[in-house]
Amino acid sequence: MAKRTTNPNKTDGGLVVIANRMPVRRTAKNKPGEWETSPGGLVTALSPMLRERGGGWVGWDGAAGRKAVPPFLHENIRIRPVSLSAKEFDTFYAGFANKTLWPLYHDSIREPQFHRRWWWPYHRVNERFADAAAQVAGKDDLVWVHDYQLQLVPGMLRERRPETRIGFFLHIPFPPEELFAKIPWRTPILEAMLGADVVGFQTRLAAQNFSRAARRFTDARGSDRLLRFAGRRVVVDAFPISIDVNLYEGMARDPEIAVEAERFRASMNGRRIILCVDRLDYTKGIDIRLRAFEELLSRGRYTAEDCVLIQIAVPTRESVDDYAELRDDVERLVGRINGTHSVKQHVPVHYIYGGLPTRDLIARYCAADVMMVTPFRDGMNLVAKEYCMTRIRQDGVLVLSEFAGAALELKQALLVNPFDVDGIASAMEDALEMTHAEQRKRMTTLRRTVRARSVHDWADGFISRLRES
Ligand code: GDG
Repeated sequence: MAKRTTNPNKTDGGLVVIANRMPVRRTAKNKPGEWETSPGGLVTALSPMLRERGGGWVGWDGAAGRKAVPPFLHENIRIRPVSLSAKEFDTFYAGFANKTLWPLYHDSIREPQFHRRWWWPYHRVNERFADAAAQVAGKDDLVWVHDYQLQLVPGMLRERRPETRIGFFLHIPFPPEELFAKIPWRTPILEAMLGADVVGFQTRLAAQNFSRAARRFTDARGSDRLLRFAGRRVVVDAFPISIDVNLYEGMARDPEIAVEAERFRASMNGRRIILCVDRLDYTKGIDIRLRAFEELLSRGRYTAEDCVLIQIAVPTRESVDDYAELRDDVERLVGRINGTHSVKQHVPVHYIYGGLPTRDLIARYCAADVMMVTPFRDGMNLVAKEYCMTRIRQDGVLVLSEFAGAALELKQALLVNPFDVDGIASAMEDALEMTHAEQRKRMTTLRRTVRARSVHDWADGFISRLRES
């Protein structure tokens, strides 16, 4: 069991997570003080460890410009909320994190914007997270910082707590050196990330990109996997994230979910189901994928009587202009396809703007003949792994972008170039025509690959590297 200090605001010998979001959200009733565990991979992966060993979690309370929420205890996790003013939300979060870093790290798929008036709030908010981390973490705690919103925290915390073991994991890609070089603040960002003992990425390529940039723009020296910086060793490696495999497989075996999947299939009147599930983000390739479906219908071999494409588009970052524009583009495209290609009462694209309860999402995975996951660039992509784990009959076809981190593991998917409209249309055709035997062969291997490494192995793997460091 973990050691406990006498100070109730501190933990010791456990884990302290620093992430943009807290692991809890307000309940639907939204009464003050009523919190429930948020759905989501990171929380699922780390909660058991936090509950068992004790620990803390520093995260933004999710509301901008509201009164600060005081620290509280939730299922043995000490939650330390960080608040943001409305201005900080605009500059740190919507600005630097989501209009500078997010597009740049995703191959500059949209033009990143560089503004000093966003950089300083980013710096200031990171400092606030580092202060909170220094207050919460005990001497023997491990601190694990997550993602692009908080890249400066490792270095800032190192200044405050030189002896603490600090890990950092980036959930999104790390760009090639020549793209990263465009950031006017590239050196302070890299130096701050090097404040960690272990810097983790989804893929080897991202880890390599980071080490190269670090050697070029800071005093760090060493190999792609081990750098020396400021008299310390910094381990750099790939830790591909995964899902809770038992949870997804278990839900797919749940008789109520099976009934819902059947009901859903029946509502499609025997048409083959092509499913797409994404946050409505311009990195996810939703627009090109719809064009590919339009191309498939134009080729004439399949009509809206044979197949239907279901796009679940989860609203995200609606305050950022690029996202509002994307929504308009996607909705226009859906209108055009449905206007041109509807047959009798059959509409070819069913577009759902909004998230579904998890059990309904699983029922749709179970019902889908083909799953399309075609991001232009994606750190990993968990939807692809979730689809595989719900295919308990070993059938169904996954069409996957070669630019998603998941493609490095899921080699038996039909891999596509997400920029190639004709290529994606042909992959949809191949998927619809694939024999049952071929589906089974591929899906059996895909499921074996996903099952071999669950999200708990990912968390354990990272934490043991951090302990060894
Ligand atoms: C970032 C990186 C990396 C989606 N729609 C619904 C719903 N979801 C859930 C999925 C999945 C999650 O959201 C999306 O995860 P992804 O991995 O696909 O994508 P990002 O949100 O961009 O995540 C990514 C990830 O971090 C982890 O490191 O893989 O590359 O960009 O779990 O199931 N859940 C529910 N209803 C929906 O309608 N309940």
